[in-house]
Amino acid sequence: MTGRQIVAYIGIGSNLGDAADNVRNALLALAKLPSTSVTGLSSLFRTAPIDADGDDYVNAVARVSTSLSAEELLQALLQVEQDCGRERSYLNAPRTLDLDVLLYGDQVIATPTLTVPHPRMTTRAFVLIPLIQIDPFIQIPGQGAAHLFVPGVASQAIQKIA
Ligand code: PH2
Ligand code: MG
Ligand code: MG
Repeated sequence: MTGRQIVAYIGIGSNLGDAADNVRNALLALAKLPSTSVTGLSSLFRTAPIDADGDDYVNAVARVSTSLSAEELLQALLQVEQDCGRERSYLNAPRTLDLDVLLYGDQVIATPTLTVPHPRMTTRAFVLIPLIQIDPFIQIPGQGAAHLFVPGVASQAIQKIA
């Protein structure tokens, strides 16, 4: 692999179709992205929908090392979502696959297409718990250690899938 490598974290979620299968297939797709390798993977978790309807979600987080730019990474993730049959009917509609850029190195990004760190990651157990499982002391740029936000999401249902 060439170019400057950035460590990025990708949130993975599905609550339509065979959700666990969709998440596993997404991992295979991440591993095939150009100039990118998967360097860490959380367990899969069953989680209650937050600000959303439909079935329970299966969520996970992957750590990647990539020389894609943040925008290139985002576009690649959107393509993987498309390949998994993602439809966007209404806000937070049930989806076969959602791939979100949670962190991109220590960068703070605010463009019309991409906000990093992910704006809601500190209020969602389905992001924080898998993220901390990969890297217990991970820092969120501008906000401190991710684990400090865990007490605030203690009421959200999340269960590791065996
Ligand atoms: N994603 C959302 C909204 N709500 N809830 C759970 N449990 N898991 C998700 O991945 C999720 C959600 C918007 O992307
Ligand atoms: Mg999302
Ligand atoms: Mg998304």
